[in-house]
Amino acid sequence: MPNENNYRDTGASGVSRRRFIQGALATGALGAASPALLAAGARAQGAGGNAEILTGSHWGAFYAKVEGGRVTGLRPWEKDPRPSHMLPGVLDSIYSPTRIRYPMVRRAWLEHGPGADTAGRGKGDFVRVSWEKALDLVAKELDRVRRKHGPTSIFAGSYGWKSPGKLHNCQTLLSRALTVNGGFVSRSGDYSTGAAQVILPYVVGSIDVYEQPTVWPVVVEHTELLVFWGADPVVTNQIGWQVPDHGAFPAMDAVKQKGIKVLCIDPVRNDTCRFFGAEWLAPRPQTDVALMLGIAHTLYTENLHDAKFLARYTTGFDRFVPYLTGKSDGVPKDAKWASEICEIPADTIRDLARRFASKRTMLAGGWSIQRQHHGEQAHWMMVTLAAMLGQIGLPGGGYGFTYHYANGGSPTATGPVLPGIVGGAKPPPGSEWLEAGGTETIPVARVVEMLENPGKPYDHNGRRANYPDVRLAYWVGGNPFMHHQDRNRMLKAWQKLDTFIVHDFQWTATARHADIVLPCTTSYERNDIEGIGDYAMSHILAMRKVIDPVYESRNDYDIFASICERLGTGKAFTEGRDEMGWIRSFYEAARVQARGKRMEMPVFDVFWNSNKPLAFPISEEAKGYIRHKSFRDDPLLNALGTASGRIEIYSSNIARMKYDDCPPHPTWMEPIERLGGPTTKYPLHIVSSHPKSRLHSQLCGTVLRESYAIQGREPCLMNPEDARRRGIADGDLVRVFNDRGQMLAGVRLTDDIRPGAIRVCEGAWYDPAEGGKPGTLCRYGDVNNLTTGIGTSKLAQANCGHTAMADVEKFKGTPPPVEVFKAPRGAGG
Ligand code: PGD
Ligand code: PGD
Repeated sequence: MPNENNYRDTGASGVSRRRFIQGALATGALGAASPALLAAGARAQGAGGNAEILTGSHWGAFYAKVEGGRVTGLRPWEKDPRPSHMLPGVLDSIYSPTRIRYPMVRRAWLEHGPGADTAGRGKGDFVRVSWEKALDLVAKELDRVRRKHGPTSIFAGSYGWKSPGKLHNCQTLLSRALTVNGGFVSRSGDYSTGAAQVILPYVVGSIDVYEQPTVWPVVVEHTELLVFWGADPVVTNQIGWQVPDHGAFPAMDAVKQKGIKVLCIDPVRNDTCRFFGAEWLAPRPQTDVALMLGIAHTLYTENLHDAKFLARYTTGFDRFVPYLTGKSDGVPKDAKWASEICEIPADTIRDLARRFASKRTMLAGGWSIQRQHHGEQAHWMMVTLAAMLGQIGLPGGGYGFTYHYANGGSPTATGPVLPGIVGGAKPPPGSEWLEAGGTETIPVARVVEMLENPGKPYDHNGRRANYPDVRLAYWVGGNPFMHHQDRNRMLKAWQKLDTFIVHDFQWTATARHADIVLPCTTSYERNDIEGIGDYAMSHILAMRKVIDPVYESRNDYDIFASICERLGTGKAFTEGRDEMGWIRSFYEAARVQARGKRMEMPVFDVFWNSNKPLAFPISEEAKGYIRHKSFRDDPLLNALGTASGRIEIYSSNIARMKYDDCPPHPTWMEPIERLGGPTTKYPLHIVSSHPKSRLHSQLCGTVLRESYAIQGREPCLMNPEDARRRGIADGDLVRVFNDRGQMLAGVRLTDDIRPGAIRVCEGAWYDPAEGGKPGTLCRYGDVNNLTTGIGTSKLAQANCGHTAMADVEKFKGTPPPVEVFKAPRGAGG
């Protein structure tokens, strides 16, 4: 096969090693001087000259065309079934005006030292320094803070979506550098599934939210009713944590072609709903648990629930029923009760129960519904609903929590798992502190509370701990001045730091609030290796360097190696390996694993020079994978990882924690504010979905913005009914505000959003009218000026990015110009 790599699973396909070697020789894969391979190699060679080089990104694999040492175009990899429309933004990100060119230090910090004028952060007064000076400053400051205040005074939890690549994984590199130099405060969990990933182990015995659901081919064959519940897979499957395979797209085409009934439960008629021409139900945001309870009540009272399944595979249903029927609290959670909360008519709720029970129903749950106050309850209740339907473990039924993420549901290939750089490098001799466990961990979204309350106790998942007293924060590969909620509270808390160090290649708001900013390379300016398909694991991709580093940027790896060198730990950090040495070692480790599976991968140099990804076969078994089938087949032998080995509708472990905000069975709990809520002050709920033309804030500083910005600002979807009452027209500039903050946005009127809700996507760059001043107007439209920073509950302490009520008014006067897409003063751009 001329376009495939020469690779076979000798076990599954029956192709013998001998035949593999013959095939490989025929195409040159084992090093024979095949003209075809040499030609490909030659085209790939010329970083710095002219070439077309295959590499990869969060948006997919692509060929980068290089002319005169500059990238001039990107062409999707020919095997990508649905290339992302964002590739022009990827190209622009390399050369955009927001590119960080040189090491920069905030003037007050440089002149007066750590802790100087911390309220001046965000004012953009930077001084350019040499790399030598910048690295000396960082090394000296890390050393000072650690010696004076100990390892728990350095926060390097550094959450964020960075770039793919097994070596240049900047967050792991940061952990590694700080581990070999004495420890640091880390974080647990993430912003995506923070609530669900903590509660689900109590419910189904694993985090579930990142695991393979029943695969798409089975869904296409067996599912009769596909319910996207707070999920928009057409938008969010464009990206992957690794390099995406985009396998969900042909699968969704097949669902559509077959005419499978699709239902979207979402305050927005999103792209997925429009793609399928699906039925749309638009509940009030944050009321999904009530809606699910209403459905469950009908199932129970009409005897449509699967009592046999519940008896054999679950525990605690008997303790949940009195709550459902109202026996325990006098409030039956019937369709009428639910309807008053979620505003879906009671008849529709009853009808949903009957339809779910009579069809092979797949509940495809997204994650927005758990990024809310009491978010733990949503996925617990969805599992409970699926358990009552009794279809878990059957083909095309049950629930799946990754159909919208990184192309979950794409059948998994049988290749090896590619290893990568690890955080905990070998400690240098004398580092006994490592054994003493010098490192602390906080729940990721509690970073602001941590800064506000050094030494104070907090609860988390059954444990009580004290917040460390942090003096220095180090961030790489993330943008907390976008991703964290309640920006103004955060701004004040950040002023408590003596020092804030950031590496990025873009002048994000985070970089603008740093004391020391170090310019790093993009993935396209360094060599790396990565898998294609988080779930499909279909290929190994050589991410070859396309061009030389732009301006003075350096690889995070080299930056950390230089810092460690200054601190006397250079060898512990690098283990004596350079970039290609590491990449080769990862590949070789995968090759050994592959041999264990009776597969032979080409030697590294052949793979690296081929300019082609290495493909792995997909077994028939993988194409028929059904989540929880083995548990259903034999619940004793294949018991779940819960305390009882079954699905837990009541959790004794959670009961023992006695948390007032996380009861031991799924429960409707009023969020602090919601549309139609009893104590809510502002009238409009803000949905902060993930953006179609960005990955969070990545690519916000590029040409793609021109395709969606309104009057140069982030768009705000609004129902015409809400707009009319406020005298707002399509295309108007508006101020969106609440007690937490205010921002500008451009209005797009549409019936695709329900009345009472507006939508401003997460990821817009924070652009304060007065840098450093809490409460100031954000000129571009960072929605986290308005969201709440509280935790979901004591259990998960996750973020509540989708909890925010606000109001909107037409902006009067002269709008302040947007400044955040230009480099700060003196930064050369
Ligand atoms: P990104 O924009 O991906 O956002 O927040 P996250 O911080 O992950 O930021 C990544 C940063 O890393 C970018 O600035 C990029 O330039 C930089 N970077 C990329 N590659 C490299 C590299 O190799 N080296 C270095 N040093 N830097 C690099 C996302 C977070 O936002 C997430 S995951 C979620 S799910 C949350 N979602 C919501 C939400 O739904 N609603 C609200 N209101 N808020 C949210 N915030 C969260
Ligand atoms: P969201 O966009 O937050 O996505 O996946 P996640 O499922 O969390 O929300 C999905 C849908 O939920 C939206 O259509 C929204 O209207 C709806 N929704 C919001 N609130 C409610 C509610 O209260 N009830 C109901 N029923 N629906 C609601 C995000 C995932 O996407 C994550 S975590 C990451 S890290 C990635 N981020 C991006 C990205 O930034 N950009 C793109 N293009 N793709 C991504 N994929 C991943």
